[in-house]
Amino acid sequence: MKIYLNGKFVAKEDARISVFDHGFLYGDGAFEGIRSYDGLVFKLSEHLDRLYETAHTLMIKIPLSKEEMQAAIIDTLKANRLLDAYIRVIVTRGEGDLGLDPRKCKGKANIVIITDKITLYPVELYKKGMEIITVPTVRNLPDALNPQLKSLNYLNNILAKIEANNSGFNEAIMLDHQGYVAECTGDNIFIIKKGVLSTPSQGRLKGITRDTVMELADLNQLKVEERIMTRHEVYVSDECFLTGTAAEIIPVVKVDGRVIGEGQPGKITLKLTKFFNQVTRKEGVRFSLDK
Ligand code: PXG
Repeated sequence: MKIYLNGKFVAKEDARISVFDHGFLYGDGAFEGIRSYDGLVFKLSEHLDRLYETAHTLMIKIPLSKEEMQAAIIDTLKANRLLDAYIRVIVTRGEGDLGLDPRKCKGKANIVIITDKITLYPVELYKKGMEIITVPTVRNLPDALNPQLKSLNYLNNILAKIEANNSGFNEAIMLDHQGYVAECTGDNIFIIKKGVLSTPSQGRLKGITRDTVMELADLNQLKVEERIMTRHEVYVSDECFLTGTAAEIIPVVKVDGRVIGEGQPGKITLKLTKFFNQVTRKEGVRFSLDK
């Protein structure tokens, strides 16, 4: 496996950065998770826009233009001879001292690109549907650490994931500070009620899979709403599913012990999954492994 590290390809064992890197010391950085499907990097420009927007707010200067970053990602896929991959792009503030003052990071941001395979959930869960719970850890407040930022500080989500795992679940619903449904630890959430698709309008990451599903629903004359959502509405929905680059679309059949709809992946969920599997082979930046 070859890892992109600040413009060079290095073996996995040699892909190291300093212990004074502020991404390591403080989670001070940004990341993206992207997928490539059969030589097509899905929605690459949307992922790059989000990465550069997170860096902008964190005031981290990425030493590559978006075009250069795109080329670095494609080069990493080629170096690893991968047409299908999960791509992780990591940008840290770089090396500083032991204080958290970002002004001490005088060098360049560190950039790492890893291309690998990922299967987030067991295959049978995609067929049977997943059971999830709501956990006590509240999603970060937008005016504390905005969930729109895909920063390296994922402890809010990890604490929620630990609570889910401790109770024997793979994924958890996180509520916002007002008690409304925000999202899951690494996925956005959708419900369908009487043919209308809804997803939370606030307190969540603006997921690229989420946006894609909303576009697909719209194209197929399904009514889509972004709105405030309560747990009760999730419990009494006809269908529920989660979306994310790593997870793609995964049906949910039970939430906090309440059976959703018929207790199996819903018809509209399966239809949207079919459309999603088509669009991921159509939209994005194409590359080939030929020299
Ligand atoms: N919400 C959160 C909090 C996420 O981290 C999504 C939604 C989905 O966004 P996209 O743009 O991918 O549709 C994410 C991204 C993991 C893992 O191991 C999950 C993500 C990122 C990194 C790791 O579960 N999901």
